[in-house]
Amino acid sequence: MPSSIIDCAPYQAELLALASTLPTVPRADLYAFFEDAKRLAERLPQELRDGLDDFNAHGNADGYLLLRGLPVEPDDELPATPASSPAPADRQLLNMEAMLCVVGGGLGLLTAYDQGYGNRRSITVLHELYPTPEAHPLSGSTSKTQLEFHTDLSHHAHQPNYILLSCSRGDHEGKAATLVGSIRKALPLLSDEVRDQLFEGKFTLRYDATDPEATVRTRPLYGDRSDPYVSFNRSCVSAETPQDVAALSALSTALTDVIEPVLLTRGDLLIIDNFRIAHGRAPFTARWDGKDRWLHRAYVRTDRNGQLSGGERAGDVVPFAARR
Ligand SMILES: O=C(O)CCC(=O)C(=O)O
Ligand SMILES: [Fe+2]
Repeated sequence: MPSSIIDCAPYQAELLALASTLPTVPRADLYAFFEDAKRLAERLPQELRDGLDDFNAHGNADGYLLLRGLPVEPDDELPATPASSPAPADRQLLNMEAMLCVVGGGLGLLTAYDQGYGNRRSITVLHELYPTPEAHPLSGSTSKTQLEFHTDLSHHAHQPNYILLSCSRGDHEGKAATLVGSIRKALPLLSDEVRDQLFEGKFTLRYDATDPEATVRTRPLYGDRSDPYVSFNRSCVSAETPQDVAALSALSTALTDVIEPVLLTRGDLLIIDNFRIAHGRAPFTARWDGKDRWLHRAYVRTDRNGQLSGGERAGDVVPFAARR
């Protein structure tokens, strides 16, 4: 098995026993819930603990870590896939929410964000991802159309380090792959000139489709020249000079060349390094039958690249601050 996948099936009973000690109604007191989840992270099976610590310290070439075989409920014990959000405040804890928060607590601080444009979902740590018929074309609620490569919250000064997606239900036909493009794999495909341009050129990210003034300067590559971070958004980043336009296009092509589909199925938890991969999602067909694809999502901050300044707590809502 590649180092980016950990088979958790052997630990199901142990993980269920851990989850059973968490508050059964997480939204009754989210701060308390996240504190408990963080404590439990210390008691994860050693292989998982080591895998998370290693990924946190060094990342990997794929830019993600996938935990498979987590103890999801039998499908007929799960509620129907939601058709609206937020989740009811009194909803009982689901196993894949428990896994999301324990693993998230093991990586850093579970965090809610004000995105700075009318948040399409309520501002909460625990997001629900499910298809909706009238989805905004750039949102994760789409199904018929591909969700194009992007970095989550790249316009935010405190962009989260990790995106965690845990899966209670996969899509019916097994088509809704999460698409990942790793900069560690794409970088060798870029010439030195293109790399310099991506570090130093002028690129603009428009983060609110309804407001032409809502823009930030964005750097497609930044950080360590030999192992850079990537920030990419195929639908919303533009450049003006021919050199910048060509460099952006070369990055887009390179990320596509290394694309890897990760098909999430029930019991999977995908940890995306939001600094090292751009991600999207393949189109799929929703049936609106209460059994459509259902993911739980949370963002995690760490001390990388100015996300923290001290005194933060898991469960905090980070106010909007535009990236500079
Ligand atoms: O559904 C997925 O696999 C990814 C969704 C996503 O990238 C998003 O909502 O930002
Ligand atoms: Fe995303």
